[in-house]
Amino acid sequence: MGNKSKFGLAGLALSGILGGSSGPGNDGGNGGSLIINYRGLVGGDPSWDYNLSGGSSLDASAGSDGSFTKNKDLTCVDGERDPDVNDNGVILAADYIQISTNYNKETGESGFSDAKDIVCDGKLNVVDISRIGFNWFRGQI
Ligand SMILES: [Ca+2]
Ligand SMILES: [Ca+2]
Repeated sequence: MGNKSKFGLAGLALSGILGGSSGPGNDGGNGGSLIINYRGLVGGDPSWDYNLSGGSSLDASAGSDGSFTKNKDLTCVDGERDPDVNDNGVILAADYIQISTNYNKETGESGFSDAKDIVCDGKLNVVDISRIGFNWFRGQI
């Protein structure tokens, strides 16, 4: 297993609100864009507090709300992927079930996906499930 780092986002608080307008006839500013590109476990969305709302205006239009995007990188590193199969920030039974209900599926078959193939060999089997076991409760706060 290679060197794995974790960027802890539990309790993350970000604000992307652009300023409101207090002058007459001026629109509020637009909210920002938050894009998180990640490879491993980043913590569950419910623990995050972010506000990308558009700014208000005294007597004109409020700004547009911003956007939030999560992009999980499923590239194999040292032959493995992160075991958070369902991408909810914790390693629990739901991750195990994703593999067990598709046990012995191989690349190209219905039910197979790269996210489930933790040990990247094109098969869903006990080796992938063992990785969930080794990481059980990881990400739990
Ligand atoms: Ca999970
Ligand atoms: Ca596998």
